[in-house]
Amino acid sequence: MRTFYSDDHRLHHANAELNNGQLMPCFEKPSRADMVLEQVKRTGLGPISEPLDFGLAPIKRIHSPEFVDFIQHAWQRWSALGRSHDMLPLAWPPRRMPPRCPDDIDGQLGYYSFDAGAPLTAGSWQAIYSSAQVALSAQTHLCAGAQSAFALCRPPGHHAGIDYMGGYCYLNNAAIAAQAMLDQGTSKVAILDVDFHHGNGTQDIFYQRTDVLFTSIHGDPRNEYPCFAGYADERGEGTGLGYNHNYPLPAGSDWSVWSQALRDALRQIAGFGADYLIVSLGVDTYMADPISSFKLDSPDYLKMGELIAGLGLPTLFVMEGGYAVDEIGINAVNVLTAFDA
Ligand code: Q9C
Ligand code: ZN
Repeated sequence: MRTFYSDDHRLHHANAELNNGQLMPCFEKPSRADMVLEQVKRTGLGPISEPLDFGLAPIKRIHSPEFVDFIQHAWQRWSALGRSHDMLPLAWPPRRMPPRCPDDIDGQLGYYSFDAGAPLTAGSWQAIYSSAQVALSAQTHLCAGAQSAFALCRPPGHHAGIDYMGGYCYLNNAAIAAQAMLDQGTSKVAILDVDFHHGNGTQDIFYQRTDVLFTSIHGDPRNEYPCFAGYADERGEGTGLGYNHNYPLPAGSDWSVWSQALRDALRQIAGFGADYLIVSLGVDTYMADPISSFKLDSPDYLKMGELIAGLGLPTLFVMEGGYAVDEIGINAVNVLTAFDA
């Protein structure tokens, strides 16, 4: 399997995030991608390619132009005010406050985000942009006839919606790749999100659509981030009803529980008749993950890859979360090697 990767991800390294009320060093850090890349090399998974540049057009097929423009120029506006610390929002419109876009940078930061979990820094845009190009490059490779491709994206994307960032995510790499497939003549794409956290951004983007089936296995939003999406009764809207499947699972879920949800999701995908599969590959389901509560072990990721391969679909793997840095490479690449086997 070919891997697509850009060193640009290193330009995105923020200082701190809030976890359990405590300001802590960011869990989403450059060493994550470095570890995955090292394991790709160590195992000889396949060749590694730099991304091509597809420009902003495929990004704006998913995200609003105002939002893309905001992230692209945010740091410039921030630093022009003499500010040098990471950009983080502080206010959001709750129920009954109309979401009007304010003029100043602080108000706009809140307007274009849903939490304080997506800091912007001087180099963030270049990393965010390249991460999307990595996804598009892997998508292009897949659509040219490969059976699999790995987009080693960083930052991740599945929490980002049409016009908001959050949860370490800015542009929704998997959604951008899915739309590119459709724009190039594919009629049906299935997305399987195996990250520990619900892929709220991807769900939101495709919620009313029938050309993209979204399935997600994740910690129950009653107890886990992103807290406000991921319930089993969220099944799509309008003509999109029935094209969204959530599998919220309790804390402590291990392979025996998790794999039952996977088997059901795979049945839904098989019944949908997709031309391509996109896997939002988060490995924060790992037992030693510092911010998650599932109990998958490293060999379970081999079984995951094997079960996914059983669909027989050309598959694009897009890197999402995973914060046990020492094992992130082993776990992610286990899925990929087993898929190819
Ligand atoms: N105490 C991704 O995996 N913080 N994003 C959760 C739990 C946000 C995760 C805090 C987690 C975002 C791509
Ligand atoms: Zn996650």
